[in-house]
Amino acid sequence: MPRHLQASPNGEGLRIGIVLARFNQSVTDPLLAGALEALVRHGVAEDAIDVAVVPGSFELPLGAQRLAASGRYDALVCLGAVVRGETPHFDFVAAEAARGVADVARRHDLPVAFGVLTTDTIEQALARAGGERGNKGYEAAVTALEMVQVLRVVQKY
Ligand code: INI
Repeated sequence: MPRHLQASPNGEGLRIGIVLARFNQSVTDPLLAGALEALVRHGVAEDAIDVAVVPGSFELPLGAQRLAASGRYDALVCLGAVVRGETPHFDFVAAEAARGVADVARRHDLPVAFGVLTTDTIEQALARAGGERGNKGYEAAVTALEMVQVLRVVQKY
């Protein structure tokens, strides 16, 4: 019988750092609200959550790296909204945010969830930040908790 190493997203006793991009704040504020709701609903104490605010999604990796290096957190959640404009800036910001966040997770061996929306329009982003397409911030926070727990299960074997 194959052994399934899996876990549910229990947040009890965990310390969580959130890195929040301010750019497109009308989207990132509801992403933050969703992430906080998910963390508290899954048992994370409010005073065990810190939120570091950075200017834009491009700055998320460095913000996450500093929080990771502090050793204070069991997992991080990065939140941002990159909306395609008229310039290629979108591609650079979105690609660096994704690559940088993944780099931090592997370098620090720490779950770092990628709650960054990449959409063509602000309407599409809002739909995924508490609108009719759910809340990516909520999902990212649950992902971070599940990763903490599944890595603990893996560690035991
Ligand atoms: N930052 C975002 O988070 N979303 C965007 O859509 C965006 N656009 O489109 O420009 C954006 N740019 C700012 C960027 O993240 C940096 O803050 C800036 O380049 C300074 O380093």
